[in-house]
Amino acid sequence: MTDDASVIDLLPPDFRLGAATSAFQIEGAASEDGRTPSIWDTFCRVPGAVAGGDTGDVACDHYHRMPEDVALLASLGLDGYRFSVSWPRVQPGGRGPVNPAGLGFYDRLVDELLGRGVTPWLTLYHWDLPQELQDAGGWPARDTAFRFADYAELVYDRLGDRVTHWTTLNEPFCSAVLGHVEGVHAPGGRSLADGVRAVHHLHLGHGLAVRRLRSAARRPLDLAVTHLLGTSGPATDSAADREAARRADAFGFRFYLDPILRGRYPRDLIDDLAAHRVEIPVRDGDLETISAPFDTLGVNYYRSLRSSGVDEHGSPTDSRGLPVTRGVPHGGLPVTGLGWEVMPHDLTALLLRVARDYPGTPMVVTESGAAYEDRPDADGFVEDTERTAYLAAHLAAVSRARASGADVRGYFVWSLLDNFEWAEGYAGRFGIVRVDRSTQLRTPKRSALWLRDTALRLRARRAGGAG
Ligand code: GBH
Repeated sequence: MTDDASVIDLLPPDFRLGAATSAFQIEGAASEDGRTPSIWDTFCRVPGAVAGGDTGDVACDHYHRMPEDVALLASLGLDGYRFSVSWPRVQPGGRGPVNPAGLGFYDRLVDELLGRGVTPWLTLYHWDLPQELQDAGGWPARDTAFRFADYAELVYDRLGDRVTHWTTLNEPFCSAVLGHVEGVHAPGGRSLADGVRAVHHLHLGHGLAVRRLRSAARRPLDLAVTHLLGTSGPATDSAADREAARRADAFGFRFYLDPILRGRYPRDLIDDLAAHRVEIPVRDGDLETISAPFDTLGVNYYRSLRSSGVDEHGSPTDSRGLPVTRGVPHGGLPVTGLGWEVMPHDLTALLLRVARDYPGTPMVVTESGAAYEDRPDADGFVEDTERTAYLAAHLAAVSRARASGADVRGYFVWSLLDNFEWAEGYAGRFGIVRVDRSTQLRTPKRSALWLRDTALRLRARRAGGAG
């Protein structure tokens, strides 16, 4: 097998390299300039919900340090910056008029980026639903999809003249399943029925927003949606594990890609849900809206779990007599600081699977990265050998997928900065730039310097017209 560095050099000169963040995870300024609470502000105050009792009140203080952060990003030679807009900042309450001060922040951010030659990749929703909309039912309520489309258009009206790359949603799986079924993300619900309703309404919100932006646009836009994807092979070759892998694939993968790319929900998923007495609340015309053509599929990839059809005690059914579907580690692989297995080969497999099963879908890896326990030296510099190797291996995995026919056009590292890692609080450090939690001082880590060199190599070939 070719080594990572030479495989990376096979990437085409127009391949996009960037870094990603999200509003709640970095901005802070939680109650400034008219921003209202989001479901994550509320969730952070539930005792035990977030490690260390951490909140997003200050985060990386990016709201006040934005110009320096953009300068830092530009100094790394990256050509794309993926960020998200905070809905409760620009439209407090989730409906009604825009908050000019809140929207003004993104207006300045976009100008700052363009002024430094960095392309903005804007995500409209990265989990921070206005609390008022949650109080009105949140994503399990159909109305939220329509509120989202209004909000999308409102942001478009202000930034559409300068922003070309628009992503509707980040990882509906996390909003719906971690937030409404497993209770580990805001709003902390534990109901399969609510989670399934939330998935459908997130899809609907995406489709409605795509239509709105497309009809408002006076020039071609790159419209995208980002999904968290992985592969889910069986833990063993047993019939129970193979059936569990099918269920996991239906619930975790095809539930997200089939409606948007094929205009239908998988038949086997509908049957699996029926066993739980749960239905997807599809109304006439929904699937047409949901499958409105978009341009790019954003793929977030961290790790894959294997599926087991038996619980820890070997039982194939749970207390309610329903079949067990349990994610288990592959085993024998290195793990990141959060204990996630490092599996770059699965990224190649995943991209090739999308290329095979949903042909003609251009993709961008919108998140890939790893949390490690960093040990800064006296100057705050982190020699993050593991993270650097992780990024090189995953970028190489993308290059291998491309060589086998997957249409992957870019790679965004998660994340630019050490930030608020949701339920893990600030303990999970994903940044290629270290953020000192007490001084807010930013120090690029070795991985950032590696990324800069990689971006420079790509750019040099672009300038030279080679490749
Ligand atoms: C992405 O989520 C997010 O888009 C990004 O905001 C986040 O910072 C990044 O990844 C790193 O996590 O599922 O119970 O183990 C990826 C999904 C969400 C998976 C948090 C791990 C931890 C809770 N991740 N989740 S649990």
